[in-house]
Amino acid sequence: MAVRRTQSSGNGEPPGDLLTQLDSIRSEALAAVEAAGSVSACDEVRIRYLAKKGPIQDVMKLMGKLGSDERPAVGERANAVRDAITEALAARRATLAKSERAARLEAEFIDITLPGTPRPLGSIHPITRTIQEVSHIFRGLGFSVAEGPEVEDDWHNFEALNIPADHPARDMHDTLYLAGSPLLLRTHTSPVQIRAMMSQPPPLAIICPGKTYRRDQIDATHSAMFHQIEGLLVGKDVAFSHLMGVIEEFIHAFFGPDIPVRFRPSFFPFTEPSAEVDMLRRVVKREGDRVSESEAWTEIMGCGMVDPEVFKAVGYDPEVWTGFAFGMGVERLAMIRSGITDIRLFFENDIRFLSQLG
Ligand code: 2U9
Repeated sequence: MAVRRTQSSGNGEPPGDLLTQLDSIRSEALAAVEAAGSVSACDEVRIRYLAKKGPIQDVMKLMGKLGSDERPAVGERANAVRDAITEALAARRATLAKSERAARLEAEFIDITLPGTPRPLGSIHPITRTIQEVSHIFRGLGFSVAEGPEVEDDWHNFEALNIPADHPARDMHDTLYLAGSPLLLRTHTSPVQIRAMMSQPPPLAIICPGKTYRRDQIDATHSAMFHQIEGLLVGKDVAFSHLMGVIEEFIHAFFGPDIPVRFRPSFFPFTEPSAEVDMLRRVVKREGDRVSESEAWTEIMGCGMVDPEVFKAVGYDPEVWTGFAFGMGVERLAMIRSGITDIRLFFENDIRFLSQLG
């Protein structure tokens, strides 16, 4: 609004004119406040009407030309107008700030309603889990867990285990040798026990879980890489009956408490006598609607008393120390317990398979 700068007469501008001007500044400013549609528009109105160079100040400047009796009325009116505008602005600004905040919250709304986007947890691989379970059982029987290298030399993998040079296991057709090197991929975890005995005196009780490698044709029951858990206990007066007790204890803990177990004579170069261990399993067959139940002896592991030749190789006196050893395939354990019929499922990493057994 332009302030009419009416030239004051010598004896002073009639205050009535200035009062009228202040009143129209008020009504114009209050209309502008009412019309302001945003917080920033309110700020513009404030600058326009209340700043130092605004219309109220312009009127005030003219006051000097008034008589001293006329000034207070104009000053009071100017203050009242300023207060009215300030008050109206504050109220309008608060209302607009509130609705602007509400609009921003609405625009920035994020739906955090549960369950949200599923982030599926992984699970422990069934082979790892089987190793953990078996290790737990043997720890409870006083065994500790030992590990060793997967790349081995002929001595630790064969020679020390009394496996003769002409044994078929040593053949290029059965063992994976490293190209241009005398080293090989261990065919069993037995070299870990050899290393354990070389590095500590008897007595000892260890189990050795880990990967093993064979040059096998891969099918439903054979994999070129599979896992074994072998065990070894050495002490004074250790007898075959101790071996039988430990193995029965393990089978009952892993497969179930009432399962019948039998020992069948067998042969391994590193144990004498040797045995194969079977357990009696319920077999449920479904043929269409017909369900038949039968029992079958299933081979679960091999075992025996450590051959004195093995003790000699590692420097244990076979006249003083006796011991037993056993070995089992981890995939086979897991397959028997969970009814899996193809070993390749463990290594295809199909999430539908893994998540069922995790
Ligand atoms: C030392 C002395 C003896 C470990 C043994 C077996 C019998 C056995 C097989 C089971 C299925 C291998 O995974 S499998 O193919 N193992 O039958 N293993 S006794 O005997 C040892 C080990 C280390 C020093």
